[in-house]
Amino acid sequence: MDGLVGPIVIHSPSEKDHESVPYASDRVVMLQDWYYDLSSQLLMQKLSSGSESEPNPNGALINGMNQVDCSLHPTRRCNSTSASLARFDLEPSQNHRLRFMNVGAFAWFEVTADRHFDIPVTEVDGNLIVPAPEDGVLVGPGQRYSMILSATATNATIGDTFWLRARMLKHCFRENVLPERGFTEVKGVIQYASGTAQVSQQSLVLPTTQPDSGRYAVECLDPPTDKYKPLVETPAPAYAHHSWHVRVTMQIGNWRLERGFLNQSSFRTKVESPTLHRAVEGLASKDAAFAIEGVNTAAFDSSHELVVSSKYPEVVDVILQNFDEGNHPFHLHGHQFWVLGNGHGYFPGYEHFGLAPEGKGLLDTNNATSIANPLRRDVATVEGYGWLFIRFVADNPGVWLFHCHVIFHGESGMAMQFLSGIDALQKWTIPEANAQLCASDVTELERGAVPKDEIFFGNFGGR
Ligand SMILES: [Cu+2]
Repeated sequence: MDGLVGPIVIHSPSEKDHESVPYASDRVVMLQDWYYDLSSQLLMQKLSSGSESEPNPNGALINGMNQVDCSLHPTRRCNSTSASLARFDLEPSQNHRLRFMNVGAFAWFEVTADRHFDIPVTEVDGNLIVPAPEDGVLVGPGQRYSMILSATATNATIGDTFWLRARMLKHCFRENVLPERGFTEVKGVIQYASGTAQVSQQSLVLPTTQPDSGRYAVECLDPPTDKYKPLVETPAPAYAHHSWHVRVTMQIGNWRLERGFLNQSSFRTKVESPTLHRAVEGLASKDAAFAIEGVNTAAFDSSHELVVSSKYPEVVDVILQNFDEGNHPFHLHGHQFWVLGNGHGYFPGYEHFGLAPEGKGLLDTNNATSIANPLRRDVATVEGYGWLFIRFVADNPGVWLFHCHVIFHGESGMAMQFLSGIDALQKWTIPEANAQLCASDVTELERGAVPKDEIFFGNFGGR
């Protein structure tokens, strides 16, 4: 949130074999909501007594860049003389892959390029999809999409410039106004240029293009689950070993503290003793408490650590039921999941998907529609008062966080952990160097961690 961020793109050896729309260049476009105050201060504000809304960003960045008019910020130390807009020089005769990544804390972004329509979307969270023409994409916190841009659709030639627009959906903010004359849209410059005719930053003529559509997204939702089809068909397994119903709530408890909950659990890390270390040591020493499958309340205090275990490589269903009015983009570390469904109201039941109760196989073996080739991704949104149904193969031994990717929600406790492959983990040991990291003084370890609830006790922020 404070600016230390960078992309990693992992290329598949078979990438070119699956290139449905060929492209000559590959660009990363990081989208980020931007706060003038530091995250430590914002988090204190969000977690303090009586606070029920997330801090709104002051503005937004593309690849860490934007410009502001410093005269609008007299109370801030502001110097924008060296600031510039993100710029993408594209060869007009070729296609260009833009990888949009929402690396922000809170806001959803709608991304469009002026006068570019029906741009193929080819990738969702690292999974290639059958190219789907769109005028733009909606990118939630943590999510990624690729689009293939080309000049041909606009008849653009060398020297033409267009605005790339990334607009935050402030309809999803609890408070609709941005602080300090904040702005919801950040722009980048698309310029068609050939390799030899690159225009310097100084002589760049800014685009004069207008936004094309009067239609703006106002809801922070994922596309319908059947909208994008994975290019490489991968059916979900028909049989799930585990099926977990998880209630998503925000609860106001003692001292008027609002915290995120998954079932009865509000996540707090033990910085001096990571879950993985405890699990590996417990399993190695044949402590029976750690060998429990499913929700493990014997080895972990589930009021703060909801840990769900499975053996290698079992299939796990998660049904999130959201009792909060806000939309929450949930991210699972270490896995891709199949998105089997989502919607408003209550989860309609396994039968709705042609699946046996608890996900134990198909109701009719001749009808596998729901699991034939669902979208795979690793961040999916459960809408306000709605549900999300995902399935994954827990074939990656370790401890994996599953959390709302809105930073303020994750840090307020909206997180749980999957302890996968407990049989495989029995043979592990924690490398000494890793263990040593936790041997530091606990006050040192807690620096930079989420503030403890106790510091707010008796403190009502003057109200
Ligand atoms: Cu959330």
